[in-house]
Amino acid sequence: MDRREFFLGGAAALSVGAAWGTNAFAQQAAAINLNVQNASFDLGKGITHGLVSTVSNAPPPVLRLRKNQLAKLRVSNQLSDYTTMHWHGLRIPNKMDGVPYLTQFPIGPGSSFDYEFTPPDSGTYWYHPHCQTMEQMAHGLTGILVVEDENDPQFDAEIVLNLKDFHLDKNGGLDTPYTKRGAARGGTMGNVMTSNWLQNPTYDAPAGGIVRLRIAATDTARIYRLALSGAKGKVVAIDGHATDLVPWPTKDAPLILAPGQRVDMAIQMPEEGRAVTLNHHALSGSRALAQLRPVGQSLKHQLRDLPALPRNQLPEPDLSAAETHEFLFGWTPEADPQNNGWCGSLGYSFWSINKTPWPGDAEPNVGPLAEMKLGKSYILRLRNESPNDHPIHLHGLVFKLLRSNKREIPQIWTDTAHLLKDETMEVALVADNLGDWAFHCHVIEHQKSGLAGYLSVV
Ligand SMILES: [Cu+2]
Repeated sequence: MDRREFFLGGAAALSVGAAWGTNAFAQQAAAINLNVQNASFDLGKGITHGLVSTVSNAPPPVLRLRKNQLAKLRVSNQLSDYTTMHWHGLRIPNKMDGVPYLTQFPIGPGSSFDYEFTPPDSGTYWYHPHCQTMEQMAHGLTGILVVEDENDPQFDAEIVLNLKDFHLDKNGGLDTPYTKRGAARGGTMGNVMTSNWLQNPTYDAPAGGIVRLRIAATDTARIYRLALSGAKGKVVAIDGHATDLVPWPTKDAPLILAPGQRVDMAIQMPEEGRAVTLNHHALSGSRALAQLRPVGQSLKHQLRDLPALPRNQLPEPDLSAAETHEFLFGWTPEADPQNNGWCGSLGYSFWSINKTPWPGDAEPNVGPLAEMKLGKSYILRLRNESPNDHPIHLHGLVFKLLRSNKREIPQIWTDTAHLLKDETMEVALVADNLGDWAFHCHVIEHQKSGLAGYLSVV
């Protein structure tokens, strides 16, 4: 795929070839090469060099896999630093999870790693490195992974938005994406907000049509507060999984999307000439992130005629038999910086889980935060005793939100629990996937300064 194809926009142009041919549901494994490399791109301040992508002149592409079909992804490292690739939200075998030292050795310069897995769930997921995470993600290496389902309803169009910031100097060069001050607080925000590496881009969609908008928050720090103006719609999935429990967001009650999280919206496009805008409603003011432009004669389709998204088969926890594990997320600033081996450290440590700062990915003989028995149900009580938000992400498993001490929360299935200041949340899961599963804050500066660990399913 080249830059021109990328800018054609829309689902077809964003998908990776090789996989499906003309018969969309052929029983054929997707074979995809991802060549991690430096890239150059105009982010709106002239050409920025030293970005990281899987092509030289465009963002990492949207990958399209099929539910219950084998995918083979060869990740080749053409950088001078180490890397790995993590498939965020996918419940796949532990060996394929891409966590350095925990599930694989980091991929060295000039080396490659073959990832092979069969996604069990459809929906909107994403991929990013888990080694040199801070630099490589901040410099662009985040891509959307769509798992298609043969029972997906037909939309008139699909638009995929990868939301992330860049940290640029006044000449368009890359600035350091982290600061000690940011790491100790809510993370260091970028100064250029993008959708698919573009500032407030416009995508055409059929007037009067029903559009599927897939949005992923892949920034290293920013918590998005999203609402759409100019069109009606509904939230149809959160973090990959279909739901009807989440209300349509408004300017005054936006959808909070923390780093790592995704939302799927079904949108009723208006008539030609009207504007549809995705906005970030920060407390300090609103900001347009992307435009959907209605084009053509109205299709006159109605949102109410849209069938529900297919449900993923998720393991319902048995709450009456569930054992509870407690996790305290807090501030423990006296620790040594993490020992991450080939995978990069910020040089300081501030955060902890259960008062223990993560000593580092490459630190030997570090045990799990908790052990869970295969097939058993558990409640995780997640307590944030800090004044900062922490989107807590668990690899390899899916959990259901149960309750919070601070607010009403929908009982959705997710891989990321977004804890507000002083919030305690209880979530439930079935430990149905063997292995050591990384468990960390997705504000990368928090992850890389102590707020990380892992859970073992044995
Ligand atoms: Cu955090």
